[in-house]
Order: sequence, then structure tokens, then C-alpha cells
Amino acid sequence: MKLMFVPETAEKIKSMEIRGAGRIARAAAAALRDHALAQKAPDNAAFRQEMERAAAELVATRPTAVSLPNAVHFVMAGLGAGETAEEAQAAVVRRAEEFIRSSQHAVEKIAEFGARHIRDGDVILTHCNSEVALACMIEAFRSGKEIEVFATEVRPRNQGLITIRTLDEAGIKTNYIVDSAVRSFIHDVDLVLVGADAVTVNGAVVNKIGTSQVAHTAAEARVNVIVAAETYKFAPRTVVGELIQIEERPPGEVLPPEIAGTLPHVRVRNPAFDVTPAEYIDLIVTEQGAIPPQMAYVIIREYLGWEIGEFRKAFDLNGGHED
Ligand code: RUB
Repeated sequence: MKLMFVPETAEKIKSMEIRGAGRIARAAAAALRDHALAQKAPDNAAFRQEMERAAAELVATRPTAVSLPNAVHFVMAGLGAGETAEEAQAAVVRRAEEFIRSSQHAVEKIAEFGARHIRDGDVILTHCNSEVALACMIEAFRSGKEIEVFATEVRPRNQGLITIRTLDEAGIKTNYIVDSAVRSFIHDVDLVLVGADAVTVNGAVVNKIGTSQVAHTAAEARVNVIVAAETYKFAPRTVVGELIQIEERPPGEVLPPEIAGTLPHVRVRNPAFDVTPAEYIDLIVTEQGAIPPQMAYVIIREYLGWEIGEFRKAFDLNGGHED
């Protein structure tokens, strides 16, 4: 087993070598597990302090995917176990393993449920690179349904390339299009299927920039939009009014500095995500089953089960926004 150190993992998440909300969450859990194991015979207070520092470092890497603080929160709950550092250490390791296992299981479950919403002959449009959305398509194809996919390019980081490689490997007929071609092809599409970085209490879905344009175009064309999202992508803090922070990435990803440098009146904006309102989403498929987006609160309540006191702790983890 390759050890995942916290600074190395944090750097890989920041640089997007590790990307996609599910993978980020599992990498953070693995890094916390290995960080816990690397603490040799600490006392309880020192262990707690060091784990909290490491957790904060991981949470600070990318602000939008709520799977990251949710995974960290789940693992860090192990700190409360037992009296000694050894007991806390064992609990953190156990919870990290449990998170990783259940995350992988969630992807399989969503693939199974999501595939049932795909019919034989469907043409599906996807945007960005979502492990769990792709898993639905691959499962549908594997079960014998003849499907075809439109995959967008996804400026500026071209995650669409990863998507078309995966689809190609699976043997699925795929069309690769630029982001601005979505409206030109939407009438050839039966279903839009995307992933999520966060789902808010009012059922809005935060996902790769451009998702809301795709969903809006789909709504206009009366094409259904399905979101595949594990329950740990639902954002508990939105219940108490916290907004999801939309990451804005460096302008150099959009325009090379040598060109930008010649245009003193031009400011490049590079938000990495956008918000699709619930009314543009027909269904969210979770590992607990498919729900209309308006039922997001139930998922937060039932499966994340955070108490208000715990929100405060999470606020601390995320840079100390006290109420
Ligand atoms: C990735 C992205 C994905 C979601 C869901 O953005 O928007 O659609 O994270 O992915 P980025 P998954 O490339 O900026 O991380 O289903 O793999 O968790």
C-alpha cells in the first residue's frame, strides 16, 4: 500500500492531479489515515492537535467540492473515540477505511440505479469528468443497452479528454464536442447525465462551470437532466445558511500570461463551478436511491445526520468562521 502523505495529497488536490469530488474525498481520507498511522506514540492532546492541523490543510485545498469536508468530518469523528491517543488513532484509521470502502460501494450502487434510468438506444450528453456519471453509462452499456454519448471538451482544463478516453476504453460510441456546441446537438440527445461537487439543501447542484448552461439548454429542449451524486456530496452547512464557495482558478488557465500581459484593460475570470437550480434537474441518483432535487434536505438529515453543534466544529476546520 502506497502511503498518502498530507502535504503531497494537498498539493495534488490543489494542482488537480487528484480531481473530481469523489476521488478528492477518498484521497483526503487516505491521507488522514496515513497521517494518523505516522504519529508514533503521541499523547492524546498532541495527536488531536496534529490531526486537526492536517485536516485543515486538506480542507483548504479546494473550496467547492463538499465531499472533501464531509469526508474529513467523517474520519475526524474518530478523534472522540476512547481515552488514549492509540484508541483515537485506531478509530481514525478505521473510519478512513470505512469512508473509502463506502465511497467505492456508493459509486457501484449509483451505477446500478442510474443505469436503470438509461434506455436502450439512448443518446446521453455529459459535461466534465464524473466518475459516478460515467459509471452509470458504463453499467448501462455493460448490461446490453446500445448507448451513444456526447461529451463536452470542458474549457479550460479539458476534463472532457479524460471522459472520452474512459468511454472509448469501454467501447461506447462517443461524440466529442466543444462546450459551445451543446445547443446545436441537444435535439439529438435523450438525456443529460452529470456529476456533482455539491448539492445544497434547496436541491441546487454545484458542478463544473457550464453545467447550468447545459441544464438550461436541456430544459428548453425538454430533455431530462439526471445528476449522479453520492450522499456525501450533499452540503449540510447549507441548512444553516452557508453558501457554497465557487472556486475561482488562476487566469492563466484561460489565457496565457504572454497574451494577457498585452491587454491591460482585460480581466480574465475563471470560475471553476456553477450552480444549477433545482428546477432544471429531474432526478438526483444517490446510493440510497433516486430523489427529486427538492428532497435534498431529507438526505442531509437522514444520511449525513449532522447536529448543529457539529456545524460549528466544521466551521472551525474550514478556517474558523464562528457565528
Ligand atoms: C470535477 C467535476 C465533476 C464532479 C463530480 O471538477 O465538476 O463533475 O466533481 O465528479 P474538477 P465525481 O475537475 O474541477 O475537480 O463523480 O468523479 O466525483
